[in-house]
Amino acid sequence: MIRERGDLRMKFYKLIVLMLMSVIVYNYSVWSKENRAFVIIDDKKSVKDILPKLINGAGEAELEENDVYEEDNDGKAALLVVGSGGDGQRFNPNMPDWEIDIVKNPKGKNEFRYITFAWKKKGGTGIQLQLHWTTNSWGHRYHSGVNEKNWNPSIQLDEKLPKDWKVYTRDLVEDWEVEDLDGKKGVMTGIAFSAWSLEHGIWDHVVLHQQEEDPLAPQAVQPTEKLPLTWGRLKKPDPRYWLLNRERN
Ligand SMILES: [Ca+2]
Ligand SMILES: [Ca+2]
Repeated sequence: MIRERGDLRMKFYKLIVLMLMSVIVYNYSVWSKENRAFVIIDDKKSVKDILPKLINGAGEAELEENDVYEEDNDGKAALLVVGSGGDGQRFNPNMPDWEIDIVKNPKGKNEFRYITFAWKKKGGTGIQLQLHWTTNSWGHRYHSGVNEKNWNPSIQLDEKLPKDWKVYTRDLVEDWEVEDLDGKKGVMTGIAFSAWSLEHGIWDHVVLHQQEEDPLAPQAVQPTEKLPLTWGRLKKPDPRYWLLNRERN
């Protein structure tokens, strides 16, 4: 009788331990689901960082400090591109240090799946954002309004011009069929901000992220590691470089 009660108690304790363990494991898997982000444009520092890197295009680019997407203590900053005729854009297919892997299950530091961006267009009939990958070059585009230059493929996000700020989150894996690519990843190396025609287009809140949630949204659940505006820190450190620098210091 006494032994039986002891066995029962043991079983009960085992059950409790098991339950506690499953709670810990479950929570760990939730916590560990990181949503790393790479901020391309948000605050003043990011705009100043990208301006000199957009070395191509007939459009002129500048820091916009009044008309920005949401004021959230980021110093009121956005990127404005004047649609001054010609191609009316600023771009660089090979941004310094960019080698961003677009994959279905991003885990590593330079792996992402989603892009969130906000834009606004004054004048003209259309606006476009283009992403340059090593596969298919600029063949990853989004536009609203009219596709003025007929640059395709391009996904139309809205028939109307974004006369007021509009924000979008896109799944790059779905949109550009990454699962069908040979290496099952896209390698993104550049970006183009195409305002096309007068007067101008403005971009803000441009960020790559791993999970679907927009990490820059004020209500974002996870305080993501808002990664650095420079790719240098994202790249794997080159041991040779490190050694060289250590020797110099
Ligand atoms: Ca912001
Ligand atoms: Ca901003």
